[in-house]
Amino acid sequence: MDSLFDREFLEEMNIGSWGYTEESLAHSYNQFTGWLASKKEGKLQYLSGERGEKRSDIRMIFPDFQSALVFLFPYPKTFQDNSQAKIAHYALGFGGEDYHFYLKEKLETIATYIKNKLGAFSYKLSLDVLPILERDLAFRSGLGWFGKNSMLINRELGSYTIIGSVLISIKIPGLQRPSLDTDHCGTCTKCIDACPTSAIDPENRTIIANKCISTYTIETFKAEKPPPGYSSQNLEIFGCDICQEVCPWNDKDFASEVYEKSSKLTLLEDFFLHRNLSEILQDLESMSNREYKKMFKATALERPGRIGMIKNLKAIQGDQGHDYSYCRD
Ligand code: B12
Ligand code: SF4
Ligand code: SF4
Repeated sequence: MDSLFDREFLEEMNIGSWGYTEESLAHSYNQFTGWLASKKEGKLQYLSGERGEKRSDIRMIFPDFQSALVFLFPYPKTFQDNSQAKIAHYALGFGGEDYHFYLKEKLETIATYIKNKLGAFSYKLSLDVLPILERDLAFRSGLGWFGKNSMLINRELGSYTIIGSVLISIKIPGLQRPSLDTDHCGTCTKCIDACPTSAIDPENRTIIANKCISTYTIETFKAEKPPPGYSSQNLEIFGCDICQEVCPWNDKDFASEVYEKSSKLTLLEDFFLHRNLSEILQDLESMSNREYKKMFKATALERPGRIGMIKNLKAIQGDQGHDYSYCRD
C-alpha cells in the first residue's frame, strides 16, 4: 500500500524511511542471549533478567500485537571542531531536544494519521525504552542490516538514524511482507580499526558494553575510570560516534537542513562546544545537581547529570576518576 503516507506527510514528520512487519518474534534473540551469557552487557543490567526475556517476543509487552510500522528518523552530522569537546550527533541533531520527547510527539501524530485512514485500533509506541530489540524490529521490517559496529544500516540513509515504531493491534491491508536486507559490509573493517577501546565484537556484530565510550559517557553516573584505550585525544564528552564516522555508508548527510536551531541547541553549543575544558568544568563544579538538571532539562545531556558530565570532562583531561570531591548534591 504505497499510499499509506503521502510525501508531504513523510517530510513533515522527518521520516527518512519506513517499513512494516507482522512478526512479533525477534530474529536475533539467540544473538542477544549469547551476548548476555558472555556478560557483554556489563553495567547495563536493565537489559537482562525479566526485561531481557521480554525482548524475544513483542506480544509479551503488547499482547494485541498484529503488526508494526517502523520508522527511521535521520539526524544530521553536526559540525564539530576536532580540537574541542565532542557531543554525539544524535544529542544535537533534533534541534538539541532529547529525541525521546521530540520523536514521541511525531509518533503520536503518525498513529493518529493512520487511525484516520484505517479506523480504530489500539497501539503502543516503541522508542528506545521498551524491552524490544529495536534494531531487529527494523531489520525484520526490511529497513537495513546489522553493521559490524552493530548499527542498523540503511542503504539510503546510513546509520545516523533513530528507530521509532508504532505497534498495532490490526494487520494493515495491502502491505506486503518485506524482503530482508543482506550484509553490505563486505570485507570492510573500518569501524573495528577505529574503535579506540576495542569495544566491537565483529564476529557477533555486537558491542562489549563496558568497553564502549558511549556507555562510559552516557550511562555511567558517578566518578569512574574510563575504559582501557580511552585517551584524552578522543574528546568525546557525551556519547560516541567514532565507529559511525568512519563508516562508508555514512558519507552522505541527509538531514542537515531538516531541523531548526532551537534555544536548547544554542545552550548546548555555547556551554559545551565553544569553550575550553577548564571553563566548562569550573561552571559545572560551581553549580548544584539540581541546577544542572534544570539547565539541561529535556536535552539528552540531562541523563548523565552533573557528576556524570564532570567525570567525562575529567577523563579527557587525563584525570582517572579518583577525585570524588565534586560529588555533592
Ligand atoms: C543498550 C543500548 C545501548 C548500549 C549498548 C549498545 C549495543 N550495541 O548493544 C550503549 C550505551 C553502548 C549504546 C550506544 C549507542 N546507541 Co544505543 N541503544 C541501546 C538499546 C536501549 C538496547 C540495545 C540492545 O539491546 N543491545 C544488546 C545487543 C546484543 O543488541 P543489538 O544492539 O540490538 O544488536 C543486535 C545485532 O548485533 C544483532 N545481530 C548481529 N549479527 C546478526 C546477524 C543476523 C542475521 C541478525 C538477524 C541479527 C544480528 O543481534 C543483536 C540482537 O538483536 C537500544 C534501543 C532498543 N530498545 O533496542 C538503543 C539503540 C541501539 N541505540 C542507538 C544509538 C543511536 C546509539 C549510539 C549511536 C549513541 C551514541 N552516539 O553514543 C551508540 C552506538 C554504539 C554502537 N556501536 O552500538 C539506536 C541505534 C539506531 C540504529 N540505527 O542502529 C537504538 C536502536 C535506539 C533507537 N531507538 O534508535 N546503546
Ligand atoms: S561507540 Fe565508540 S567506543 Fe563504542 S564501539 Fe563505537 S567507536 Fe567503539
Ligand atoms: S565501517 Fe565497514 S564494517 Fe563497519 S559497519 Fe560500516 S561498512 Fe560495516
